[in-house]
This record gives sequence, structure tokens and C-alpha cells, in this order.
Amino acid sequence: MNLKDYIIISEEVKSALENNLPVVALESTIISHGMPYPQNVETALKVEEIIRENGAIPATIAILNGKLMVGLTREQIDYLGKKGLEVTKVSRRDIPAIVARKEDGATTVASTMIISALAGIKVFATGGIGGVHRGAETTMDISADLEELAMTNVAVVCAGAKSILDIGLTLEFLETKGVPVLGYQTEELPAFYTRKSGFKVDYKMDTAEEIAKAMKAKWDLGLSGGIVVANPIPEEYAMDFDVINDAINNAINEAEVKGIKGKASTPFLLAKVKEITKGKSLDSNIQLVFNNAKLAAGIAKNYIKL
Ligand code: PSU
Ligand code: MN
Repeated sequence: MNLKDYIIISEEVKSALENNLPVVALESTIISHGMPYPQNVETALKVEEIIRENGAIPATIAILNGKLMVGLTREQIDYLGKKGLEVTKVSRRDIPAIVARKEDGATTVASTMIISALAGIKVFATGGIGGVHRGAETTMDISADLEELAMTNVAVVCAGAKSILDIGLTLEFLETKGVPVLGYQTEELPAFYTRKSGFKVDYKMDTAEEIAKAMKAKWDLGLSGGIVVANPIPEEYAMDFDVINDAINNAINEAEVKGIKGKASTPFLLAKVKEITKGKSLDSNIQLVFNNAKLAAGIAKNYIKL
């Protein structure tokens, strides 16, 4: 077995990793399934730019022709964005079949963590992680992202957990699995579109340096698994708590009526919430990803110095 038969790392990312330069991984399901075209492509390209402006190298991850790709070209990002929902959403369980069949796949948080770890990337920026869905006590719909966080050594910078999920149960699951939830300059876990959720993070961290030190301590001590870095959306882009929660409740009701389940659930709810809020949720979503990219670059820069 040669890992090189499976994974293609772009020259830029490869040389950055070899020279211990800061690298930030980015997922591709957010491009294909998380946002509509063309905002998805514009956002993905802008996120890469923000990471560069903040002194790190971006590595957008996807599966193309059955190869695990680390570092995409603009054309490849555009291709995934245009194909949108036609691209397979690939989480941990999907990787073997997609690779074997030489197909394309957009990677979720879980599979992006797996590929980042294979490539040696420690910091990953996204919008929101998957979690325990509302009603999971009967549907058992718990995102594979959580199990991945339990075992794969990557820090995931996100804007907390969306209230399309059961935030309380998501935190319980993470606690059970020993995944630290660190709040960047916040005691309260942000809820994606809003800075507040009503739940506390495990530890408030004031600087990117402190977060990098916690990552190093965790992995030096052999405490395998990821870290959730929860970064609140900037105040000026946050949504009104009641407006967004009404929209989410309506979207969840509609998903139930239509029988939307499994991997289709998150993309359906995101698109529905956008429709109900007349696009405002998408604007917030884009801004919070930019904000996470910036923090992730800062963490990556601090981590390589330790
Ligand atoms: N949350 C978002 N946008 C997204 C996702 C989550 O705001 O695009 C995507 C991520 O790729 C995440 C996945 O890993 O949805 C979780 O899907 P599921 O719940 O089916 O595991
Ligand atoms: Mn699910």
C-alpha cells in the first residue's frame, strides 16, 4: 500500500507542509451542498484569499476522480460549485466506494478531517459542524462528524452548532467522547447564525496562541481526537435570535412533512432557512466562514511555532 496512490497534495501545500508553514484545511460539502451557486464558489475563493492574507496556506479538500485531493485549483472549486447537489456528499462511510469507482465527492467535516490528518494538516476551518439532530432519540440521526471529532487529530474552527441540531445533546455527545469545546473569546457556545445559544463552552480561550497550546498538549499527551473551536459570528452579521429560530422551526416542520432524512437533511434545512429568511441566513453564513478562516490562520501560525 502506498498512500500516494490515493492522495494528491498540491505542490504549494506539499511544500508548505515540508517547510513547517501554517496550512488551513477547508471542506467542500459547504461548497456543493451548503450554499447555492455562484455564492458558493465566490465564498470558497474568498476564504482561500482570507487565509493567505492572514499568513497561512489554504488547502481545500475534495475527492476528484477517486483521488483524495488536498489543495484545489480555482477551476476545480468552480466545478464542484457548479455541480452542486449532483456531487456525492462524502462522509467517512462513503470514501471507499467513491475512491474505488473513481468518482467525485464533496467532503464533509468528517471526511475532510480524515484527509487532513492523512496529509498532516492540523487546523481546519468551516462554517458549522454536524451534530445530534433534533429527534435523534428516535431517528438516531447523529452526524459522523462527531465520531470523527472523537478520534481524528484535527482542530475544527466553526461558528458553533446550528439550532437545526439539538445543541444540548450535541454537547453531551462531545463530552462523552472527550472532545474539548473551546470558545474563542466567549463563555457561551455560539449557535452559528447567532452569538448565543443558551449553552456554555467547556473553556473560554482568549487568544489563538492559547488554543494552539491546548492542541499541542492534547496530542503530546496522546489524547487522540479533535477539538472544536467555537468562534462567534461578528455582531454586525448576526441574525435576530427569534427570527432565525422561527425560520429553523418552520424548516424542520417542512422536512418532517416531506420525509427528508439522513444525509439530505442538513442541505435541505440550510436551503429552506435561506428561503424563509429571504437570503439573510446565507449572508450570515458567508460572513461567519470568513471569520473562521481568519481565526484558523492565526491558530495554524501559532501551532507551528510550538
Ligand atoms: N453545516 C453548515 N453547512 C454545511 C454543513 C453543515 O452550516 O455545509 C455540512 C458539513 O459538511 C458537515 C455536514 O460536515 O453538513 C454534516 O452533514 P450530516 O449532518 O449529514 O453529517
Ligand atoms: Mn445525519
